[in-house]
Amino acid sequence: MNTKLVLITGATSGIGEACARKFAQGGYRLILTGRNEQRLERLKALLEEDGAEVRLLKFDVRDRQAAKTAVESLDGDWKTVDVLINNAGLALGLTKEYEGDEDDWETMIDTNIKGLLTMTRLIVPGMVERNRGHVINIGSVAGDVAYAGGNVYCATKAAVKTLTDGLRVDLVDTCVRVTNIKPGLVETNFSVVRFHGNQQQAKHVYEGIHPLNGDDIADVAFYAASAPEHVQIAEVLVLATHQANGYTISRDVNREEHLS
Ligand code: NDP
Ligand code: 8X3
Repeated sequence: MNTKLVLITGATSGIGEACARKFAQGGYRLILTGRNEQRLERLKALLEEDGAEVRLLKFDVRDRQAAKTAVESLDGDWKTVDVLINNAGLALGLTKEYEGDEDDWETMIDTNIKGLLTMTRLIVPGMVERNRGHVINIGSVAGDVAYAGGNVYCATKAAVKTLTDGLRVDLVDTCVRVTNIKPGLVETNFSVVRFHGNQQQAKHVYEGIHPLNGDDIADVAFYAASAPEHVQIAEVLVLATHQANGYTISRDVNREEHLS
């Protein structure tokens, strides 16, 4: 039995939750982090029913001190994280840059960039000490090229790409591996959050295209983590079949029935 340990941020929904299920099935012990205690507890109970060992840490990745306190509360072999999945993140709004909401900008930057850095700073030194480990950052196709209204969100995911590349450079003389997974359209709670709870607007995002789901991305993360030690999956762009990049999407409502 594989007793490796994975720490997943933003495990309460979407891609993070799917990663939790996938890594649990793969025999990992799990540290699941998030803000919503109820959702964390529910997921823990489900995974434990199937025999997984789970610890929960409740904190907001924007709160550096809370993150530090939470990570420092881990004891014994719960300290030795083998795989860190920096997944917690969000987009807020889809408006022109010069009309954007400054609070939304701050939330995206603090979560997607600074939150990821906080977790990297807390977990990676232990990996270096043990000379083993794997950091999997959830970037985005949005980080490759900006799309209309994406501006700040796209910039945060471009930062994730650069930070992932920089970390890989800084770790090149260690056995710690670093991966950037860049999904395209994944149907999760992402668009509901982006449109501040407007379900109708969120639904439009996935109309006429068979989008990815959280499990599709979890499969890629698990594949990267399972590759032989000498293989470093540096970057993976994962798109729906009818999406070519962040802004080229072929929508056809009749096509749906052929794809499901
Ligand atoms: P969801 O909204 O379904 O999940 C986002 C997760 O991040 C939730 O668990 C959420 O928790 C958590 N989170 C957000 N802000 C914070 C915070 N400040 N502190 C702790 N946790 C936080 O969306 P996805 O699963 O789709 O998104 C996961 C990642 O994937 C994000 O980084 C996103 O940018 C990226 N991504 C998503 C794509 C998509 O199309 N869906 C495509 C490409 C990348 P809470 O419920 O408490 O807010
Ligand atoms: C999420 C994918 O294309 O909606 O990063 O920005 S997209």
